[in-house]
Amino acid sequence: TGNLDPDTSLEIMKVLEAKFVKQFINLCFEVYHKGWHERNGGNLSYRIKKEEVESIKENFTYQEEREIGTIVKDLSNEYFLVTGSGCYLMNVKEYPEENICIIKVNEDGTKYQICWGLKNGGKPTSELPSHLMNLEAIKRRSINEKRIVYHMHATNVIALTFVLPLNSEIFTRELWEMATECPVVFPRGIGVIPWMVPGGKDIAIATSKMIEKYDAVIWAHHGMFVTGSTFDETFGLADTIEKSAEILVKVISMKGVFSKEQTISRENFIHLAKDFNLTLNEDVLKICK
Ligand code: 2HA
Ligand code: ZN
Repeated sequence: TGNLDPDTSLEIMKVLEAKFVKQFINLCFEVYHKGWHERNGGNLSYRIKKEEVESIKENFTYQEEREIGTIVKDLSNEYFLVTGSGCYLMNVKEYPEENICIIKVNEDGTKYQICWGLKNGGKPTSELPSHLMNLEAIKRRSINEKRIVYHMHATNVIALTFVLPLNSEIFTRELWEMATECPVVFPRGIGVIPWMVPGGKDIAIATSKMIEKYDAVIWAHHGMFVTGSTFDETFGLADTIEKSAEILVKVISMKGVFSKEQTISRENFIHLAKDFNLTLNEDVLKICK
């Protein structure tokens, strides 16, 4: 593929030729077709290995430093491939350089620089604090060298968060019961956190604490975060959990359970509107719980 760097005899290649980049792009394409990524929903990140950085860094041009919005000291000076904020996963395969980017975290873990991608401008995923804090938590735990964090809006998982108690043990038990392979695929279980405003440090802290203990973390009324050491394994985990959630939804439907245990409250909507600078329909807000 690429040329040899005369100083290091390392193979130099274009970013899009690197295997991890191809696999990252493929995952975006596959999961879009699962129906988990309406509009710009969901995001993906990968903590790039040192030798992988070496093989492509000739292509990097460093932009200005920007705030991450949290501190990830243990990821100091590391590089990440991430999806772009507002980007549709559907478009990543056709236009990767416009929809994904490589970033470098600074020395003290508070800022990042874009060094490749997002060539029409833009920023890394709005969930960057959660991605980086999860990757940091996994790195600290150093189990299986997990380097991938994936967030999706898995339909049936979300549906269950309106009906089941938001309790990690109960969720795990219910999903384990739905398919024999489930306890094998996610033995550590699934953590569940109640509804929170997305995109910030608080939800990142809550999620990264859970990801140390569980294989996946569900965000009530929003979606799920999973981690993995390969792109296949990461996708497979999300797919397995969502499939068991689909079975559970069918089982509950047949049993006639209709009432919601919890939902996003009016107070939550008002909080969201404030943080995201939205004007929400007052008539709708009025009839919220
Ligand atoms: O739009 O999924 O959680 C990206 C998201 C935010
Ligand atoms: Zn989301």
